This record gives sequence, structure tokens and C-alpha cells, in this order.
Amino acid sequence: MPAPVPPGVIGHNRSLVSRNYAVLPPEGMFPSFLPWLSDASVFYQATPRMGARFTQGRLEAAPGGGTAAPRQDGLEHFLFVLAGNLDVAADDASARLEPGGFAYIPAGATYSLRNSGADLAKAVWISRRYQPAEGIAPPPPRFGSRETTPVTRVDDSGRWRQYLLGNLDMAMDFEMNVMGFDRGTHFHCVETHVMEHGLLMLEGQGLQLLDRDWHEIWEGDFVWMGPFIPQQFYCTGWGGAAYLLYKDVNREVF
Ligand code: UGY
Ligand code: MN
Repeated sequence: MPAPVPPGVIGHNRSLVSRNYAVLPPEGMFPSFLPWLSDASVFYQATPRMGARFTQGRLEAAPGGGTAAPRQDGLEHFLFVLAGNLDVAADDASARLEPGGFAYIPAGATYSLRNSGADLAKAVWISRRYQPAEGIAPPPPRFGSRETTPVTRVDDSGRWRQYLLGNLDMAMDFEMNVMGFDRGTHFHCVETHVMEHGLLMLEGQGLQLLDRDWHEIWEGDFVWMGPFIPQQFYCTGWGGAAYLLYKDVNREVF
């Protein structure tokens, strides 16, 4: 006998994919199994197939799972652990990441990923083609954690951020920032900019403006924002909110 499903659940859907943005809650997402991953899968959330210029997904690896062999795919990668442990190696550098730990793997590095813990490991995984900058050496591998990254408050609006991979580092062609909001706060305006975003809600909940429509989002939800999509975030609920934000930066756009 299949498990009983509460009324309304089958037809209820918060997922939305439009030409220039998408809202993808985790429910209803399907894993992709890849030949070069063992005991691991990826829940793709943003890819060039939908119009994004980067790829973002959630990697899930069972204990012992990860890349089947050291891999070199010519792409740059960013990993941010959401649950469990992930060992990440890039050329001669390596680290054991716990929740909140992150790694930057430069394009051309040989890398491997392995769940070294006893529980399922979950991580944000972003990949893209590196856009070199004339006269500037490409960035080296980098490891860190959210816990040890300084919290910056730009003003007294109740918003804060953590620049996980630095800010205005011209060697980098993207940034990964944790954007934080105290209860009831929001951006000072509706933003419209050329940069794209991949947004993963880490804590709390809020209302996300995309073009003309407001979407209620909370922990675990993913949002893709394409170039020039009008955007605003209002922190709702009884506490603060935070999301992890991908943003392509520091390069000419053609
Ligand atoms: O930096 C940003 O573009 C950021 N303020 N956008 C966002 O959170 N949607
Ligand atoms: Mn923005």
C-alpha cells in the first residue's frame, strides 16, 4: 500500500521557471546520477539549459561517496557544506569541510570530493567557465568557513553580509556572499543589474520580489535571478533571515 498523501499535496506547487528567473523549493526536485560520481548525486537548480550562465546544484553524497577518481574538467568550482562532512582536494591543497565550510577550486585544478563522515553530506555546488582578466593571475585554491568570515554591516539598516571569497578581488569572476537581514528589514531599493544570482535560503524566511511578483521563500528554497531581473527581499517571520548568494562580477559583459 502506498503511504497516504494529505489532501491538496499532490497538486500544490511552489516551483516556477520563467525566461529570466526561477523559484525552486527542494520538494519535487529530482537527482541526476553522473558516471564520475559514486554514491553521490546532484539536484541541479540552475544550468545553461534554463538560460543561466553558470551551474548550481545540491550535491548529496552518502558516507564514502564523492568523485569516483580525481577529476579535471577545466571549470572553476565552489562548494559550501550544508550538512555532514566533505573532504575537498584541489591540486596539492585539501581540507575537511564541516557545515558552513567552503572551498574554491580554480579552473584547471585536479580535484576530488569525498564524504568522510558517517551521515549524508549535502553541499551547494557551483561550476562555471573561468573568464580570465588580462594581466591578472588566476586565483589559487581557497578554503574557509562561514564561522570565521567577518560579518560586515554597511549601515544601520539591519542588514549584514559575509564575503566568503572576498570583495572586489579582480582575479575572481564571481563572488559568494552570505546576505543577512534582521527581522523586518529589506534592501533600500528594488535592484536591477546585469549580474546574475543563484540564491539559497540558509535561515529564516522572507518575500522575494522577482520582476513584478512577490514569492514567499524559506530555508532550503533556491532562486535563480537572470540579468536585469528587478529584485528586492523583505525579511518576514519572527526572526532574521540569511541566504547564500552567487553573483558574477568584475568582468566586461558582451
Ligand atoms: O549584491 C547584490 O546584488 C544583492 N544585494 N542582491 C540580492 O540580494 N538579490
Ligand atoms: Mn542583486
